[in-house]
Amino acid sequence: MSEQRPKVLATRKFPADIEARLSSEYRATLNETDRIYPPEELVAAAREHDAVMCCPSERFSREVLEQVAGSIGIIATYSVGYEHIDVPAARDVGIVVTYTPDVLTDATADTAMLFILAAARRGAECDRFVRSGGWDRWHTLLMLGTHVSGKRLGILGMGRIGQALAKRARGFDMPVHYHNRRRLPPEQEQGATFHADPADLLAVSDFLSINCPSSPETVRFLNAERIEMLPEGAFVVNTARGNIVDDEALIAALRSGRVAAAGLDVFDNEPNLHPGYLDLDNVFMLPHVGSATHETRTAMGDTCLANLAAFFAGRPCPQALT
Ligand code: 8YV
Repeated sequence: MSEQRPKVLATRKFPADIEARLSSEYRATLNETDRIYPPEELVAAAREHDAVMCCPSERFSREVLEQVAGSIGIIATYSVGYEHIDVPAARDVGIVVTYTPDVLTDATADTAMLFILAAARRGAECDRFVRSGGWDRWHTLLMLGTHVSGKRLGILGMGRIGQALAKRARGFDMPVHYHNRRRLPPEQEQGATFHADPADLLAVSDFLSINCPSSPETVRFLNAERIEMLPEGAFVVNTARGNIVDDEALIAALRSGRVAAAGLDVFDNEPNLHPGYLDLDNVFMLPHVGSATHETRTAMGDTCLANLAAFFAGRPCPQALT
């Protein structure tokens, strides 16, 4: 009887309770060491299974999808971002793709707010200063930062996370502006000002928060030319994807003070980020942990499991992209 259970390949290590459920509900192949599958091994392993639960570390291009199509019926990605999967190609070859929206919204918006505050109040620099032993006396001009209240927050990408950040920012009395592919209805806009042209958003962004997905339209969006459109001494926050920022341009602007400070959770080619960031005091950096809370990681696993269960029961998957 147990041999009837579908075979699921878990490409990365997941929370213990999620792995326990995978093993009890399926014939699961877990990844004890969390080794990243080289592309050709990923294809070979996927072909031995009925389903894959993966992360953005695994790329499912059209070529890969065509090779695994006869075997796997579903890819459940443990992420809200899905730029690592060619979704139209998956649709063409009949593979269902599911993702984990909603459950990461609060944790990621909290991280964006943390960055706004940390960048404004020189969080990383102050921490290093205290640890260095260089703090010999308190004085009235010590590590002065910038008030966030009353400063305009520009949100690039007003999806779930952008809207959750706007809610937080309103609590800090920051007027919210945004650019999105389409204008939101008033009940979602909640008084935020829409800019159809991203250049108009940049011009009013004392703080710019990047919350859009990575796509051919957004890759290297924040380049030298667009940085020049920001107010002098603006702050930049990125919790979306590293490749939306042109690193050389942002590093130059942080060096010159054209951009006062930045908060970055994601990096192009992470974890091998541009070394130019490392010696800058005005960057507060995190190792892509925007959604890394116990609660969210478990909820992401629950979402993947619910989608796998629906798929194998012949029901529509609740978070299907295809
Ligand atoms: C996740 C993310 O931590 O969900 C996403 O798209 O970028 C992150 O918040 C990570 O990708 C989990 O697989």
